[in-house]
Amino acid sequence: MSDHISFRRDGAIAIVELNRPEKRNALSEQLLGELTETLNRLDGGTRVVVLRAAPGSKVFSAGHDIDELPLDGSDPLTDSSHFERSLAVLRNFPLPIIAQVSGGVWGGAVEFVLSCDLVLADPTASFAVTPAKLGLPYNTAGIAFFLSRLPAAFVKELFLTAQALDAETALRHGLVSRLLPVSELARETLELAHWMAGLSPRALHLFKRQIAVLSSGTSSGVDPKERETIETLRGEMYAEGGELSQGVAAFRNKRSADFKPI
Ligand code: KGJ
Repeated sequence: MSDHISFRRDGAIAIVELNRPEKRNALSEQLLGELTETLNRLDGGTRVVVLRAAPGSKVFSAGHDIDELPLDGSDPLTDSSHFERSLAVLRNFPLPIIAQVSGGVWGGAVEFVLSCDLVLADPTASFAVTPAKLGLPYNTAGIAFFLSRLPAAFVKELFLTAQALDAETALRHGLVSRLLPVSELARETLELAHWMAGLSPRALHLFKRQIAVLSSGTSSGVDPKERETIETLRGEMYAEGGELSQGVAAFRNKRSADFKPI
């Protein structure tokens, strides 16, 4: 049984819902574990997945569970972290995943949504990439993924302003595939899912793999010296008492962090 994920079927469509309203659908280890388990349990009759917040959620997702960010000096976003592994599950999932987005999408939840295949949103959706507010050194592989999907100028806007950008802006830059009225989002998402369910599953699986490999934003080409410098800078931020600790403390105290100049 899942506490933070709800699931139901509509014919060949699996509707998977983030359902942790008391923590604004923050992507905890438990929620992500339940999501992976739900996806892995889908039977052969499923053709398309719709991933959304449970009805009534004010926020699509508040991003990484801030209470689970390590403050002991270890890297918060390693490839083997629960968060990174869950993103990989979405990206490598053999069926198309449509994210149906209403409300705020925060921090790592933006990469989570971007890891789905299509993003259908309504005008209440907004997207804020906030690691600069938390003092969180985003991982280079994550930034490479953003750059593989979105124009660099928009990625800079997201990361360097940490401001919430509206659905119209997200549509213009390709983060959102379709922007629909609030009253039509759920129906149109399901209608699209049913249409896609009638297409060749083999073709969709193949195209998903091809698009992934051809657009793969990896950081493997980065000069080793530059990579080392980047990792040193990241390490300084997540070190005990560093920027990350300050950002998390500020969040817990419901205030802005007072970061020092470099
Ligand atoms: N992690 C853990 N708990 C969270 C989170 C989170 N990300 N977001 C909200 N909560 C908890 C709060 O601590 C409250 O707990 C409760 O959810 C309701 O939040 O005090 P408690 O009740 O025990 P709140 O703030 O009262 O709700 P709203 O007023 O509706 O505001 C919703 C917001 C989403 C605007 C607000 O909660 C917020 O700003 N949350 C943080 C959003 C954020 O910066 N997320 C980015 C996390 N970082 C990343 O994902 C990454 C990877 N990154 O690089 O930055």
